[in-house]
Amino acid sequence: MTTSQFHIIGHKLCPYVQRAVITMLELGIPFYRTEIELNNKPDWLSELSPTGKVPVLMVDQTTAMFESTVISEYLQEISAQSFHPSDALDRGLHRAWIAYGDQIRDVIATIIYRTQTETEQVEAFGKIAGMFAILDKQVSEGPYFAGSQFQLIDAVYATVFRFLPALGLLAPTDLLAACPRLRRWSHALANRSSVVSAVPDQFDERLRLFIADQSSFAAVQLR
Ligand SMILES: N[C@@H](CCC(=O)N[C@@H](CS)C(=O)NCC(=O)O)C(=O)O
Repeated sequence: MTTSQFHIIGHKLCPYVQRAVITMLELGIPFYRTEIELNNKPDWLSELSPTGKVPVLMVDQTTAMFESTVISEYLQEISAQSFHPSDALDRGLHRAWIAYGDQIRDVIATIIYRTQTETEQVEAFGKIAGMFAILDKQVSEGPYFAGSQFQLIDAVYATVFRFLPALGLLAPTDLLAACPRLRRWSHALANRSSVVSAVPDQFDERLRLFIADQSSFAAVQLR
């Protein structure tokens, strides 16, 4: 039995769980991890997570914290290391672009779980391409969002870009065609060791199988 202060409860493919895991890996915070199945949640999850969602971070085996952004912010606050810009205005802007990343992820979730026709799916992909084009103008020369330092915003977008191989099997066009900075940034993120270690082996294939198991138009295409 481990005595680590932090215990993360998640699902092996969940991007929000990855955000918390990448944060802990980057900040050098020891933790242990329990995976649950989302289609067969354990009864005890509702005791810990009022929304019934993961991640949940157990602190000292007694206190449950939920919401991935809050978990990451908390972890960075108790860490000696900075994971956000020191300037308040820059920090606020990073938080705004993190919220934007969550909106992109909502559109990705729509494709995975909800769209029922090709027209709806093409429309959702158009929305993602448009949001990427706007984001591209915000990214630094690299390698990361704001330059040489990997920060929380990089952890968030690493988990968004991780969906691109699976989405590429469905998208009518290259989603990064008009986004040279995003293309370079996504490559840098994909090679970061914390990002690599946050997911199980063969993530792309596991994700394809997960999507194929849903009841959307995308699911049918990936079977
Ligand atoms: N806003 C939440 C979203 C978490 C979330 O949607 N987690 C998904 C898995 S990726 C989940 O637990 N879904 C189960 C459900 O909705 O019942 C966060 O940032 O932690």
